[in-house]
Amino acid sequence: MNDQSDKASADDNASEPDKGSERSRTGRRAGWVRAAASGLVGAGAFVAAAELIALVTGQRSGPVVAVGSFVIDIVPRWAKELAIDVFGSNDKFFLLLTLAVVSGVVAAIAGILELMRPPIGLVIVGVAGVVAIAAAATRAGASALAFAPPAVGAVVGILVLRTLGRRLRRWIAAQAASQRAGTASGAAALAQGVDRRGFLAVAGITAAASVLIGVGSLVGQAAAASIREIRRAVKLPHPRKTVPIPDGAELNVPGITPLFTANSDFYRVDTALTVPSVDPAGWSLMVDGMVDRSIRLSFDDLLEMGLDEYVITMTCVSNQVGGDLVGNARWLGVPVRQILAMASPHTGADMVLSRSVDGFTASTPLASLTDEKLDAILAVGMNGEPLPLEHGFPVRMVVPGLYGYVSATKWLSKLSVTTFAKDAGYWTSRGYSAKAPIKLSSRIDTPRIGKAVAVGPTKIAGVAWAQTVGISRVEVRVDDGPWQNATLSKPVNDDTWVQWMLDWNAREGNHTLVVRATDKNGTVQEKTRRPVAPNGSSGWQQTLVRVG
Ligand SMILES: Nc1nc2c(c(=O)[nH]1)N[C@H]1C(S)=C(S)[C@@H](COP(=O)(O)O)O[C@H]1N2
Ligand SMILES: [Mo]
Repeated sequence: MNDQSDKASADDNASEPDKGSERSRTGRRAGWVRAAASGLVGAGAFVAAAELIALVTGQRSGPVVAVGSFVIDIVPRWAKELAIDVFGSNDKFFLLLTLAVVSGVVAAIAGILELMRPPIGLVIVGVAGVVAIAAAATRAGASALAFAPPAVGAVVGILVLRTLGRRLRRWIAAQAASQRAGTASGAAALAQGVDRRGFLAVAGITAAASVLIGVGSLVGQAAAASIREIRRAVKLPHPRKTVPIPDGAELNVPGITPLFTANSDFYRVDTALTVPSVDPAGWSLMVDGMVDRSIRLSFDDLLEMGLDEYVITMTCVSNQVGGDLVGNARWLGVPVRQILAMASPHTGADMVLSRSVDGFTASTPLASLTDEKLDAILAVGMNGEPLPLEHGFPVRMVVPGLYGYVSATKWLSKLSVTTFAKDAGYWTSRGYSAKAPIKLSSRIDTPRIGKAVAVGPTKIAGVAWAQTVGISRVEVRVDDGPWQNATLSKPVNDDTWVQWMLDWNAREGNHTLVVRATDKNGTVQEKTRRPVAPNGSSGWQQTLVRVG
């Protein structure tokens, strides 16, 4: 068979109902039903094949879950809230049901169009494939092979629909021929019977195989738990030592940044297009380079060293003055110096190059990692739970006082003891300094630019940080007035930001607010504005506020 003859017979069929007989109208309706069914069988084969491949590449790349989570992410907040209001905890089931209904309708339309206007049906399946690939590949936690299940699924779907479409067109053409010939023609009836059986056999076998393979794959996937499920199952031991939070550590000012940044609000910066999946069961940390003994630690080895709590404020070198690439968390971890001590670094080494499973590297001064008074840690927990996947699950580094790109390697796999002369981290060859301590800085959280303030008493407030040194003073200047000392929150430690606030009697009009901090060494925040490259922004934040 070739496409030419197929199209010809389909056109044949299209002109047939002109005769308007009751029989041909029924025949036409039956044709549509069969065409819609062929679309559904094609879609079923698509999903089954994709889920089967997903069994190999990881559950979250299966099209059902991938497209479902994609929809969850892109759906507007009001729709999400409405779904939760109406369906409660069944909102996910409702989502999947909606998805199934929509996909079914699209598949039926594809089947009908493939009968009437081939290859439009195939094009629709192809477009669905592209959408599913986009959804799967952009999921957090997606592996590099995430595109494979929907791609294979789409190819299978297209082949099935193409085969069924051709057979259906032949069947309908044979039906029309046998009608024209009248019941007297045994040969035409015979041909029609052959084509009918051909269509039904392919459709039936494909549908049955799809159900078997699809259900089997879903069962298999459930058994091979995804990295998210693996993370959920991780039970971290309790910290031996927790960090006491002093009274007054948090100021009560509406609009101020909370002392602790929720994991879901914590800034995320990395080069990973898709978040690496690292199973702690297979994870190990290699420590090598200029050491007496290369060592390898498993996740359990690390936990057995004993976990303590640390409160450390992380900052990204890309944070602009007044920016939000800074966050504070309670970390659960082990001091890096304990691990380095086991390997015993050589004298002459001055740097540790930490490496991620994704190839990212950071150059950290060895001295920062061995300093008894500095809590550089390998973290496994963040704000009371295992590290979120996006923040480096299962193990990352956190070093107080150093920008993330030279210290905070996520999805950590290796520590190589070396020298700055010999090695460099990921960003060093890309225009950033090899060493980069965090610059003393302060930020105004409230009032916000563009949000008018009412006349009368209000509060100006924000955060300030000088990790490892601590903040001693924050001053605010309104217009050309004097610098006024802000009230500071009680610091948790010197590695953590503090909140600050100042009472202000706001008068009608536009006002300029400027903030600057001083650290415990007496160093005043640098006034000169500098860009983020090569070693972090500087300057005083200035905002314009409209009152009235
Ligand atoms: N593997 C890996 N780790 C990384 C990075 C990265 O790109 N890849 N970026 C670093 C940078 S620049 C920063 S500021 C911090 C950010 O950590 P967060 O995303 O948990 O806030 O991670 C660091 N660790
Ligand atoms: Mo960063």
